[in-house]
Amino acid sequence: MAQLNEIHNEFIRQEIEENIERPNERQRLIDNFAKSRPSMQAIAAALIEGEHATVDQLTRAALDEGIEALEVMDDGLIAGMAVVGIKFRENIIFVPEVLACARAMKAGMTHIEPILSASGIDPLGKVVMGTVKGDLHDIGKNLCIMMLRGAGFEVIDLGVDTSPDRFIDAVEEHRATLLGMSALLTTTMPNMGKTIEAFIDADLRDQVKIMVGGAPVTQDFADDMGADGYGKDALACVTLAKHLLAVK
Ligand code: B12
Repeated sequence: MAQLNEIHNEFIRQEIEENIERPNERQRLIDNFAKSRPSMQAIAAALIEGEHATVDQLTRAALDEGIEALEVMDDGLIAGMAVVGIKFRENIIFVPEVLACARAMKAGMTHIEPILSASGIDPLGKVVMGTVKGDLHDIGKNLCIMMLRGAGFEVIDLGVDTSPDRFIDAVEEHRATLLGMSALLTTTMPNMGKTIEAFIDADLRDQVKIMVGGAPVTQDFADDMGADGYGKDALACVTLAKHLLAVK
């Protein structure tokens, strides 16, 4: 168990001290930041402040320095977004601030994407990915897409607010064998089940494997609605995709 004073960045220390009250969340953040590089903490701090130009510049500098894209993503960008998520939940910040943080996240992801997406091998399979109807969250889905492309999958990105019909049309048009759905709202999670039902109604359920994910989604929920798999993060998404398509 690390201590708060083991975190190099003063702004991050202050953020945790002032805004993170739940003991388990506090300790998890302290443990994660205490073992990350000062340059990763600086990226997280800029993201928490919604400073997209600084995130852009620091991410580029870290990659130029030779730090792995995955480390920048996990210890810098996702670590910062974890603090943003808690502050949003606790009504310390509101939608406009979160939008600024999301913009900063995207500024960083722009530099990471070409590295993670460059696999240079024959496609392992075709995957259709989208965020379900009514849901506009796309950061996590986009991270999954980057990782899938990097692992060698061809991915058709349907974006956000995707209706069951659009999922069906895309799977048919591209002859995709795997569908991935993302949902971040408890109110839109049921739309995953509705999409699966639409595939059954269209007599297409046997032609495609379906995986689901997003912060509120669980393995139990995935099982209940009849998905073929659930992944908790972008790495798990790739492992799951390989497993479902029986790729070594
Ligand atoms: C950023 C954000 C926003 C941004 C989204 C910007 C964007 N372009 O995505 C904006 C400001 C637009 C927004 C809006 C809203 N939001 Co919001 N948002 C968030 C926040 C802070 C972070 C989400 C995020 O990007 N996380 C980082 C990524 C990396 O994580 P992730 O998405 O979970 O993805 C990972 C895994 O889940 C997994 N994964 C994701 N998808 C998939 C798919 C597959 C197939 C697999 C295998 C894996 C997988 O891999 C990803 C990478 O590791 C969360 C808080 C949180 N803790 O999640 C709230 C949160 C999701 N939002 C919330 C709410 C309430 C809203 C609004 C209703 C607010 C409002 N009053 O308007 C609106 C809804 C808009 C809409 N219709 O969708 C609530 C939802 C509560 C609930 N129980 O449903 C949350 C939980 C905040 C909270 N605690 O109150 N939001």
